Amino acid sequence: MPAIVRGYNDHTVDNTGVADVLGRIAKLLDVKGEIRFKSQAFEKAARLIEHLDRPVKDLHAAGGVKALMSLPGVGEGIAKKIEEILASGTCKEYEQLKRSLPPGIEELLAIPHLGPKTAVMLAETLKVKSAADLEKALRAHKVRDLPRMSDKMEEKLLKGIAMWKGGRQRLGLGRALPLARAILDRLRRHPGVRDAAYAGSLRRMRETIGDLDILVTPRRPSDAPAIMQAFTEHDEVADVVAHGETKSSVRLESGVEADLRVVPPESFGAALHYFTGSKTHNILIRELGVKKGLRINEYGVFKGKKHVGGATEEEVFKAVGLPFIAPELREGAGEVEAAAAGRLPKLIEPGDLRGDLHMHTDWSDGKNTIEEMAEAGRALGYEYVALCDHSESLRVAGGLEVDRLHKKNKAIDAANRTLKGFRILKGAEVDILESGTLDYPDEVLAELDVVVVSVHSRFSLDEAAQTRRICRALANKHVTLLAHPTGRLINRRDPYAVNLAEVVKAAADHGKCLELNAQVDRLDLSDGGLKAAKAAGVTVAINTDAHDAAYLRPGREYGIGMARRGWLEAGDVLNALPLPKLLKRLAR
Ligand code: DGT
Ligand code: CA
Ligand code: CA
Ligand code: ZN
Repeated sequence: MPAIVRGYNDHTVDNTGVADVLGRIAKLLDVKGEIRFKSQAFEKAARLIEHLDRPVKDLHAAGGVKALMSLPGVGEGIAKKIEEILASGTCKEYEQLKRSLPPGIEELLAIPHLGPKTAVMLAETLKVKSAADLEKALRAHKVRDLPRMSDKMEEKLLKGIAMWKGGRQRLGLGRALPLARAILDRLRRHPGVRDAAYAGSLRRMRETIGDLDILVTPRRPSDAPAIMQAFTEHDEVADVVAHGETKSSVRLESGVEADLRVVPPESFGAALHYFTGSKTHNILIRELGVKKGLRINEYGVFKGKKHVGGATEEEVFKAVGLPFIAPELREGAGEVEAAAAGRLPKLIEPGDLRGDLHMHTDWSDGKNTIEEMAEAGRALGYEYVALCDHSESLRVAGGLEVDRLHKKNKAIDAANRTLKGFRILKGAEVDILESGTLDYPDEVLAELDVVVVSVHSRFSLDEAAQTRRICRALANKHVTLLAHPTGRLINRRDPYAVNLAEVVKAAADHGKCLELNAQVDRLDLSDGGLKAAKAAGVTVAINTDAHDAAYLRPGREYGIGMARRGWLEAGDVLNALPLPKLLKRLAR
């Protein structure tokens, strides 16, 4: 297990840290088979402190153990434990409990479908110390023949481990969005549902999502219980974490949690605003409200006791004298000030894109033909696509040798002759070699409309060398844009070491564009990099890098979401240019 408590060793244990240790004690007491009452007391204290509206540390500082005992359900025993945890990040009881049980038991206890008794039995008989150990044992069929185990159980535990792995990481946008939409579709078909929406980080289009936040307003208040039931009985649901009248939480098969809240129509906008967040944004709006003598929360806008708004989000913003702020901007990063000053950007929308400048065909590692990719672009209302297959040295991805590239270019000419009002641009995704030179000679690059350059090798160069390499590539006069500038893969690979400020500057100096690569596990540049590009006057290309015609549409949605988080407007984006203007710019 990783370090146990946030703040461990630095003596700044926050409420979450205290709640964490208390919760762990409760779990371990359960495993030991202690009387239920005792573990429940710890569990209750943990939840209480987790949701306390002020730091438990301050409470203790003001009045010691006595003050802690003023909390409901906290007796002297638990109060003293809290004091210990505040001082040291842990407590004796927890450490003793841990020592009395097999090592790694806490990780095993976190696996869905694995009960405490079985966990101890497996830890003792098979000496498994982690989820990874257990997975190995299951796959070697060492578990199924143990007493009270079966092949059914083997399957169930493997599924539980998969969920545990999924739940430890924030869910990628590409999985969260379809999941939320499926849940909404289903809720909307329910006869008692008047309106449903997703909120939270997903609505802000963050690249990863901690949990899903879903809101429903019923036709009649009496419809609420049936809606709750439909939600908790959904096929995708693995566990019901909490089931209440207005709020339920479930864990889905993928390991992610989803919260559902049922709110009355007059509060729907206020709840949507509140649960969309971010928390920082909410606090800024609430403070503006206070200045106007208003109380703003998830139930509405209140003047004294009177409900004066909250059916729509617009009403919430209007109450504090602001125009509507798009969810993607609500990070508390200057959007409230910009709105107050009338300086909100006119954010780019999907319909602003006129084409896509980076995608692959079956000439390299793509799935579809030249014609199919063009057709997919046309179906989205585009005027052009650039087909950028890989260059020579990227053999693993079917990189094209120069004569194959020439053949492909001829095929594009032929396809263009049959198309009206649409243009297939000749392109390539050219590898930046270690020295910063490119994988095709200049005379070959000169034949292309669009030259995308990217790093696919030597990720481990030090920052200075990697930055030099990329900046050198950007100095080549044939280059149009740098693809996926940081090389990160969300949840899988960190960005390579590179000085992004220098890359942005090089792009500005040479009049090159930077890409917002809309592969959902890349989203690269992300919001911070996009803002830096915009500030330096660098044009951004929002490209899907599609390897499949079916990706053009979802990729556009992810790309536009991230572009909006980066405050981009149509004027900041290369492929928002209509074809004639694009061609002029490319010819520069
Ligand atoms: P996530 O789930 O980690 O990706 O991020 P969010 O932003 O979806 O956060 P979540 O699910 O914990 O809560 C949803 C929203 O509810 C959050 O963005 C803002 C609001 N919220 C939650 N807790 C508080 C709070 O203590 N104060 C305020 N003002 N708003 C809160
Ligand atoms: Ca959330
Ligand atoms: Ca939540
Ligand atoms: Zn590519």
